[in-house]
Amino acid sequence: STAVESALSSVADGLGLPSKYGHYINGQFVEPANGQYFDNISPIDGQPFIQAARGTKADVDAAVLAANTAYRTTWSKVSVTERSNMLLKIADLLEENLERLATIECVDNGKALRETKAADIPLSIDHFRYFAGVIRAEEGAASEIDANTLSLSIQEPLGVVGQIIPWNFPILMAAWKLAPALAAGNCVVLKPAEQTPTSIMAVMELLSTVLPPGVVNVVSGFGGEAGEALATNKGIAKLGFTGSTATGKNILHAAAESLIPTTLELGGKSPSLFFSSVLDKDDDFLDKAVEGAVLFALNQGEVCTCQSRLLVQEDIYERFMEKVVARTEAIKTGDPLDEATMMGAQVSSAQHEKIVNYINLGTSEGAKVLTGGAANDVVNGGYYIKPTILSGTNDMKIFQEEIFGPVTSVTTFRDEEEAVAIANDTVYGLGAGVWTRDAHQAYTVPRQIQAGRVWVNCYHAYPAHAPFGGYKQSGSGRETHKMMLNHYRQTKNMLVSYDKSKL
Ligand code: TXE
Repeated sequence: STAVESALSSVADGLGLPSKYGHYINGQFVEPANGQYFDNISPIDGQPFIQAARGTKADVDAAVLAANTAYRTTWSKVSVTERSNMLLKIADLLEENLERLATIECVDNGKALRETKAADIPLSIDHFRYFAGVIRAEEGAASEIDANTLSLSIQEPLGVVGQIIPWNFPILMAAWKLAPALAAGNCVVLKPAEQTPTSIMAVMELLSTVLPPGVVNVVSGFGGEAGEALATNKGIAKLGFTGSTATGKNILHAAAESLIPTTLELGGKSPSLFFSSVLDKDDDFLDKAVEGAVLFALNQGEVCTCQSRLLVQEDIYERFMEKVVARTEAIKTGDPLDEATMMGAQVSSAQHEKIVNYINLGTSEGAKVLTGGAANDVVNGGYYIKPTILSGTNDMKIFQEEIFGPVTSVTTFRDEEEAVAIANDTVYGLGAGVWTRDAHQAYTVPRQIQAGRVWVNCYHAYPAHAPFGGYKQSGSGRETHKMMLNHYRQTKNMLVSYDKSKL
């Protein structure tokens, strides 16, 4: 069929994208220093649809310089109220352009348009609004040390911060990083992932009408080139990173060299625990739990918190998994531009291959395929995989390593104690889910799980005003929530003496 191809070419025309984007530096799109561009492939059909600038150290240096100048000359003089109003204006612009941005995101990443319209862009908008509101309500602190001495604590921005983001939620991850950094008063140099360099540039076209030049700069390119140049640049005061645990470790080493703070949001192997009581009644709660289990395939499984391990109490295993498998098989996969599609294409051929290899590894380790499997469905050259459930034991590699695809591994547990032990038997600690009708269990089990976010009787919700981040090797620091502001500023303490007597 040529349905995907023809849909894509007409959509690309309608989007009015240029044939290539330069870097966005000092308020404009500029040619890369060495003149090199690379193809941005759409995972929908495996074809290039636009070119992106291939950034090097020279581009990053120019961006950091622009950010530094903007910080000194303009941004540090902008009042909190003005900053807040600009963030609100950005949110409005994203909202006015929701349909176009959602479509570009779909073509760039391969994810379903119905999700970019319902989740990626609306959540990004809300993020800017949330931080616009938070900074208006912020106050410093004053305390009297003694009758003649006053201590004033004021939060100051860090200056220029570097941010490196992944490809799974390109616009949303940019919003998660940019909104708090700008709200706290910093200037930014951001590097998007090489798999998805385009949608952020469409966002920058909008931001350029609101922000002074140099406040946000975007250098596109590869991790080992533009990414490393940013991570090791001496002009930045902080690094914010979202991506793999392996690259996170490199980032931390680079940051250690210049002793700058970092926040890291890394990989996961998140468990969801389903206790017997879930099946006590055939009601809405049971339906919700089955839906919850199937969310392992949300965003093609390319979510750091995807519940890639399902732990099911043994007495309900057969009956519960029968429902989960049936619901999984009802997921409509295929052309992500079709709004009936729930699951689109994996981001790249490399990611596609990695996932297929893991499914094969699972079966060679003795796991049983409950649905899906390695017989993937490549449509018109695009990178599609069937949602797959493998059953096995927690010592298998498919239970221990991040697959980052629509693949989950299921196993059983006897009781609470064993459930918690299996849940915590991982180097990761990002997300977890607990499903139960027992209120005591709903409180005590999450408290025993080593993860930064435990969803109880729900999954995959990301409100701006709840803190999100990892325990163990899933990262450090938090994203979202106002506590994020403190990751992007430092405390100035003024100790003022009113004592007239001599020392
Ligand atoms: O990640 P990387 P990749 C996991 C997931 C996936 C695997 C590999 O399991 O299959 O990682 O994906 C930039 N210095 N996650 O290779 O390398 C890179 O250009 C500076 C989980 O895409 O971490 C991109 O912008 N930067 C995850 C960003 O880092 C470097 C989301 C992420 O790429 C760099 C993505 C370097 N040396 C992948 N090397 C999550 N937690 O959500 C790379 N980069």
